Amino acid sequence: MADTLELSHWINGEKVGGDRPAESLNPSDTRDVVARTPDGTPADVDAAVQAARAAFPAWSEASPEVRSDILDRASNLLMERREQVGRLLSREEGKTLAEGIGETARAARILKYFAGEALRLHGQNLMSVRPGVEIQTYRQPVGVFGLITPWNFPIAIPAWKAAPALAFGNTVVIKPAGPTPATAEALVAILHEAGLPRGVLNMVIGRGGVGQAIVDHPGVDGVSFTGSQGVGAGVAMGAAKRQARVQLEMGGKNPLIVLDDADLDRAVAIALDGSFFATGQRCTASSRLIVQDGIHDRFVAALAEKLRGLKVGDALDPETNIGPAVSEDQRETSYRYIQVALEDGGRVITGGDRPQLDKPGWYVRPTLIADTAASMRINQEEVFGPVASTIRVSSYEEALEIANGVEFGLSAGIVTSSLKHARDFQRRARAGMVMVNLPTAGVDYHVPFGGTKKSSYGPREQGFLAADFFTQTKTAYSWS
Ligand code: UN1
Repeated sequence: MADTLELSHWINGEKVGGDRPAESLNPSDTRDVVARTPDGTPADVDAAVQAARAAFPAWSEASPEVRSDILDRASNLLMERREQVGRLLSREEGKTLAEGIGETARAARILKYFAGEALRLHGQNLMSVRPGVEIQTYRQPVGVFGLITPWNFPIAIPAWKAAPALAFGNTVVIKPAGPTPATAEALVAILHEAGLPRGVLNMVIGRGGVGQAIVDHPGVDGVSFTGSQGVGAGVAMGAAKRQARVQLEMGGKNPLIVLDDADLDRAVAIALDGSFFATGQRCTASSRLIVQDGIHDRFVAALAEKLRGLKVGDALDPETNIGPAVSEDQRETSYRYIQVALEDGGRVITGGDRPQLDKPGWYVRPTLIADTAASMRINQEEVFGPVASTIRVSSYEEALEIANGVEFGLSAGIVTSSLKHARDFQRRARAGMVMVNLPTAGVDYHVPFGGTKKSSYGPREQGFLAADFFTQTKTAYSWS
C-alpha cells in the first residue's frame, strides 16, 4: 500500500497546522489511508484571509508577465508529473487511472490557458455624449477570492477557479472538498514551487465550518463555489448579506435525447460515456435518457450489453472501466435511488446488484433502469452515480418538453441526424450547454461553462468569460 500523506494548511506560503485528526480514504480499498489532515477552524480561515489581503497589493500591481510566467511554469510542472499526480487523484477520488491522468493534464492546460489570458485583459475606448470628454473602460482585480471546490474534479476545478483568479491579479483562499484534500494540495504545492509569492494562494483544509467562515469573512470579496444545490443556496445568501460577489455551479439532471434517426452505435457510445464514465459523478452526467419509440428497444438492449461488459474495480487497476463511488454515502445514494425507481415502477435492465470484490471499497454496479416516467423522483433528483434511466417518447416535441421539465439546466444533449432537430434543440433546450451528437459531460477547458435554472448562479466560469467574475470594470472619464 502506498504511503499516507501528512497534509497541512498552506497559509502565507507556509505549511501550518500540526494536529491531523481527519483522514481521506482510498474509495477503492478503504484500508488505505491516503492522507491525514488538519481540521480547519475559523481562526485558520482568518489567518489565511489576512495573508491573502497582505499579499494583494504587490500581486495585483505586478506585471501581468510575472503572473503569466508563474502559471506557465506551474502548468509545465503539472504536465510533467501528470502520471504521479493523476495516480494520487485516482487513489483518493476513485475515478480510473486514465481519467485521473486525463484530469490532471486538463488542469495543466487550464493553467496554460490562463497564463495567456493574464496578458489579454482588455478594455474599451468610448465616445462621450459630451464634446471633449473621453471614456475608457478597463478591468481591475477585485481582491481576495474564496474558492470552495468539490471532490469530483479534485484538481481540474481548483485549477479552473484559481487560475483566472490569480491570472487577473487577485489573491485566494481555497477550501478543498473533504474527501480529496491531497489532490488539491498537490496543485497548491506546485504553484508555490513555480514561484507564487507567499500569501497569494492559501489553502485551509476542513469541513463545512471552513467554507462558512470563508463565506462570512468580511475580508473575502468574492466566493466561487461548486457543489450541491442546498449548500450553494446558503453560500449565495451568506455572500449577498455582505455584498460579496458570488458564483455557483451546482447540480444537473441532464437529458440526452436519442431520436429514431440517430446512429445507434454512436448513441450508445455517447450514453455510455456521458452517463457512466467517471462513475457518473459529474454534474454534467446524462442521467435521463429520453429515447424515441422506433429506436428505444434496440438502444436499451445495446447499451445494456455494453454495461454488462464494463469492469467495476480498483481505480488504479488498468483493466478497470468504472471505479468506486467516492464515499459510502455516495454509494448508498445510488442504491437508494435505484430502490425508489423500482418502487415507482421502473425496471432494472442491468445492474442494481452490489459487485463483490476482494477488497473493501465503495463500488456500485452501473445500472440502467427502463420504463420510467418523467415525473418520477429518479428523473427529477440528482443521483450522482453510475445510474441512468430511460424515458420512452413518441416525438421530438415530447422529448424536448421532458428534457426541459426539471429544475436543473446545466447540460443537454441530442443524438440525431436531423439538422432541423439539432438546431431547434440548440435554441430551445433550457440548459447552459447544449451537445449535438456528443456526450453531455466532458467539456473543453477554454470556453465558458455554466448552466441555467437551479444549476448555476452568477457569471459563467472558464474561458474568456472568466474575467467577468474575477475582475471588476472601471469606467474612466477625462477631459483635457
Ligand atoms: C465535465 O463534464 O467535463 O462538477 C466537467 C462537475 C462540473 C464539471 C464537469 N462542474 O461535474
